[in-house]
Amino acid sequence: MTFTLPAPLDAPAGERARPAAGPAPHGTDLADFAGRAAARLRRTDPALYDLLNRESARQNDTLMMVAASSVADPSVLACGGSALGNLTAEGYPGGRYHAGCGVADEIEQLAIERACAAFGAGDAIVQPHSGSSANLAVLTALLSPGDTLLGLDLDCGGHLTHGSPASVSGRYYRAVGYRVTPEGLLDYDQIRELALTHRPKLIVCGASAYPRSIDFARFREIADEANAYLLADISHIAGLVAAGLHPSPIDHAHITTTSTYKQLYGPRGGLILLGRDARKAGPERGTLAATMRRAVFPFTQGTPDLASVAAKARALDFVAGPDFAELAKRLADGAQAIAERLLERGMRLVTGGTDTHMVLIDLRGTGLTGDVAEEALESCGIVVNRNRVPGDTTPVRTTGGLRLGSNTLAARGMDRGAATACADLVADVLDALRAGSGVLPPAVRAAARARVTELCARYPLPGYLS
Ligand code: DSN
Repeated sequence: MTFTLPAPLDAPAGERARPAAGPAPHGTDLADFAGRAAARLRRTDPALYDLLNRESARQNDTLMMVAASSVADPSVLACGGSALGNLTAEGYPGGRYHAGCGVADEIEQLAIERACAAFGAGDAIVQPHSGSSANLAVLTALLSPGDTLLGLDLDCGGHLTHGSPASVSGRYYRAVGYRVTPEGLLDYDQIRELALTHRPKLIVCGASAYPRSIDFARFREIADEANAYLLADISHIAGLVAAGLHPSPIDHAHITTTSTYKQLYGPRGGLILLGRDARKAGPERGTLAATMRRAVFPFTQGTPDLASVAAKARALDFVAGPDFAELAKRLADGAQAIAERLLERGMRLVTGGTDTHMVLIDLRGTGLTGDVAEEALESCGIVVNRNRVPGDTTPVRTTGGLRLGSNTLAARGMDRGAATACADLVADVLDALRAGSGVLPPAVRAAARARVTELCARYPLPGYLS
């Protein structure tokens, strides 16, 4: 079968009419449905209902400081519970391979327009199931098995999909890794040298554990010199980029990808964004944007999750709106405050601080490992993740570091003062753990747990409590 994908709709983002909200016919109003659906779940499956309630309570009463997470507005989650999830709709708006997709087309088009508006992008693909799926689509579209790609080494903060041998990206392609300096910083001269030596077809920039700004313009210069495509994976910093608090890669990278559940406060899912190169010729037929659309469907995915697409549309409307800048500023300030206080408390941080939402604690030489610290913090209601730090020889499940993030603290409305209080809690627990040679005294745990509960009550997750 030959797949002919639809041309993108003509009108530029923002110029198309928004569908008007109106009463739902036949008693199908979403809010009523959500209430009935939850009541039905409670009646028919109390065990599962109980587990879901427990998870909700856990999230409300813990300080989520995993840098790769955030909290979606309930209106985002409501999209996932809608009947849209029933729809099978292969293809793209205006060119589906199933009937019954008229409303879905409008929803997907809205998500595309909002993604373009949020990032100043020329085109967007909103169907990837995750950031990893988005990266996989890009890799498979631009590389043949055995081709070379250059990405940040996993041990230096790269992502699995940037060339790790544990993933398709490092197994099916010849992955060359660039590393960071002893201070933990990207070394653009080294990246250029590697690019000119290995002549990768694709250079990947972006990271999972790198707390400093990334110079996307410099990456593009290197990619152009090496005649390579440039992929910017901004999964961790997408909110800062959208808010203008981190330089944007949109017109520097050929392709930008992101997950939507981290700093975009959206659903599980991914996006592919294109800037000035969107309408340039792709590696085979059609434009680069058309190549990317084909790379998602039909090459690496089948039917999209339209409920997730709707949830992305909801989240992206918020990201493009006036209140998001304030949230993004708060998360950047919160991370700064955390870094400053941890340094004052004698902790060693990778790169000595942060430009983003992320703070990486180097535990090596403290007698603690990441796994022990993670577990002790969780027992106090502080949720972080163990992470390797540059030069770490500690096993991957043990690790010599901890990664912290401020996304959810910011969503709770925490200012610098509250973020500093969270940093003090982390430091109190780690200091006591160290003094106890890896055993946390129960009194310290109880005091920290009480303080966490107090902070969570004072800064509740917005919209989650009745
Ligand atoms: N990319 C992974 C991380 O940074 O932890 C999860 O999304």
